[in-house]
Amino acid sequence: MTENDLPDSLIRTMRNARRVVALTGAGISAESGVPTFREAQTGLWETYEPLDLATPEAFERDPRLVWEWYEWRRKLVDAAEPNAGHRALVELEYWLPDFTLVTQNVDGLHQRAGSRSVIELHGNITRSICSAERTPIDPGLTELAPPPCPQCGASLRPDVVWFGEALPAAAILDATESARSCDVFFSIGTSSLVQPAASLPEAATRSGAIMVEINPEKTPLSSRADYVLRGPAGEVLPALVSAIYS
Ligand code: BV8
Repeated sequence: MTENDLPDSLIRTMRNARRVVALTGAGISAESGVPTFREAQTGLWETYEPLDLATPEAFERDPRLVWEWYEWRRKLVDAAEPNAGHRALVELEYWLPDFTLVTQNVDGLHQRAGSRSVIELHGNITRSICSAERTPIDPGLTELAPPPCPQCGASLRPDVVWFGEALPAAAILDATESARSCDVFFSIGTSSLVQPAASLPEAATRSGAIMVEINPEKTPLSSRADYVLRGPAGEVLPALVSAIYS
């Protein structure tokens, strides 16, 4: 998708916008080589369903399996680089008076791209916490899977929100506040299936925001978007930023 494919009315709206929110999902990291959450897992993990592993019950049942799954994903993320889509959002943060980036992703690529304020709804797999005290702990180099907490001996776990767990209260509150008070809300690279994140676009439109979806595929949100930019974030976002600010 090039700048010419972008609706003039959207470019004008963005030039006049003051407060913009972008919600991102696994799709924005796809072009960095990080598999999306629902893409078939590869290799050793192809027989596992992420939804079955990313739960407290799975960790309770088989802590080693779940810890090793996250180790595998951490290595994928460490080897990945932010892409043009991540970098375009850094530019939007630079140019706009009030820009809020809310991510469902746990890969930390927005921060590595240079985004300064990122609301992480689902945590970050590059961080570990004690499963009992929930204090951040660096596991260091260890063969133990999962390593024990040096303070209390309980297992360490990834600092992510599993299915069935509550999101960090401040994160979902700040994200909802921003959605309710923005002029334009972007939903980028998400299947719009996971709650409560998937309710943020509706909170924005109910408060009068223009809602834009960026995704190569149709999602349950598409029919309610004011604009659907049907393409990969790594192409659409740079084209949008260049059309607005060139
Ligand atoms: C909670 C961390 C309650 C772990 C993740 C109804 C209402 C409320 C809740 C529920 C409900 N029904 C069910 C629930 C429970 C559940 C839920 O939503 N389930 C879903 C499956 C229906 N929600 C929860 O459990 C949440 N907690 O509700 O708690 C509570 C309250 C108080 C006290 C106790 C409990 C917790 C949800 C968080 C789960 N953790 N991640 C980990 O990653 O290991 S979510 C996980 O899915 C990832 O974070 C991922 O980001 C997220 C969402 O997926 P997407 O990002 O959308 O990724 P996906 O692969 O699905 O889609 C990718 C998209 O990208 C596609 O559309 C594709 O077309 C597009 N794409 C591909 N390439 C590109 C692209 N787009 C742009 N460019 C490209 N190049």
